[in-house]
Amino acid sequence: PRIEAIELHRIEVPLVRPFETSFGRETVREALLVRVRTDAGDGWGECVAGRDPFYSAEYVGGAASVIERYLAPALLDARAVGATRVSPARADDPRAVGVPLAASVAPVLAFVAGHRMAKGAVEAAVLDAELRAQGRSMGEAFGAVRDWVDCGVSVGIAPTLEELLDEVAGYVEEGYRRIKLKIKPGWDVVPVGAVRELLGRDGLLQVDANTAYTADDIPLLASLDAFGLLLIEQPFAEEDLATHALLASACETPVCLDESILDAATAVDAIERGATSVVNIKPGRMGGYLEALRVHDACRILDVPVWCGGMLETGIGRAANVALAALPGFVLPGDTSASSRYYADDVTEPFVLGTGEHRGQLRVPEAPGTGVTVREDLVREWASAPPITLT
Ligand code: OSB
Ligand code: MG
Repeated sequence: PRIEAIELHRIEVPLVRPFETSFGRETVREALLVRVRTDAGDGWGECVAGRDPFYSAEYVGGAASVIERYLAPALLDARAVGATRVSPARADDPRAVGVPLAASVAPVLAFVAGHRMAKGAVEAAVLDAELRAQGRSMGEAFGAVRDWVDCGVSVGIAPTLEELLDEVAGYVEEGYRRIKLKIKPGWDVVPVGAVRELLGRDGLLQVDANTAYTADDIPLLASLDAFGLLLIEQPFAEEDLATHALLASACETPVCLDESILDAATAVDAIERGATSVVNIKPGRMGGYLEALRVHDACRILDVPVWCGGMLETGIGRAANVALAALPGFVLPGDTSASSRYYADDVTEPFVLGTGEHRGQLRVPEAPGTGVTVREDLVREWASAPPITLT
């Protein structure tokens, strides 16, 4: 397909409850949606950047600006990204997908340094358009090996211990298969101990510090070994692999990197340095689903388990994440929660946890592309800025 226009839609979606982490508190998700219009149909992608540059250097206003000023013009100029198509001989090879159109997006955008979240959103939209035109789902294209994925839930820092336990108990009741607690200095050993008691010995539990600790905290973090955690996620700065490696040798709980993993090369480097033995894959942070597939493949070769992270995505990003989480290397439940954990209303049909044997799971969408339909009326209603169309 030829790319004819790229639209940017900024929306604000209220969260059902505030989400607090070591880096801040959010009550609304400010999302940036990208729609590409091609001669073979449209595609949607969601940018995972947050409102502020606190989780990482990228933020939604910067992402919108870099797409508008650099990425979209480059892609529109290179309309030839649509010139190479899947040849029929390869069309049934799940690994070949994206090779023609979407895989040509990253090289066209590579002249811009960084801005992976912005690039990832654009690539995701092109991938959606391409797969819809081919009548293929993302799950099929990525190489999904299951129809349902195990879901965990990421639980924010609460005002009190009592409120935390109430919230966790509610998620357990709903069927979530794993709890992840956000921690920070002063909110760690006590809440983790209390939630361990609530879950019992066998409940899957992990923590995420979003870079809030320093090397001085290694003894404290190692003391979390007592709670039988699945992993400790990103206790130290994004750039600091050395301290993560130190912690890994000082504790039994596996160390898992999130912010530090920028692409397949940094993932392999971090694993080889002993800084991470589990990887949180967030396609948006890595510049897109195709790079995320490379990280998945590299981790499989190195025998490192991966799981799918989240960034409070609406149904657009969630649909693609759920498809990715159906790959064989995703052996731990993801932060792929149901729409209702975040939003009273989603911009697509809602993702709802299964029942019976599928309790605590989400179904991998089967329809072409992301497999979900964007509710354009809501995109208009929730707009926080007029949409921008680039041609
Ligand atoms: O570190 O995983 C994180 C949300 C926003 C930014 C960073 C993170 C998170 C989450 C929530 O933990 C995951 C989700 O439910 O989408
Ligand atoms: Mg994290």
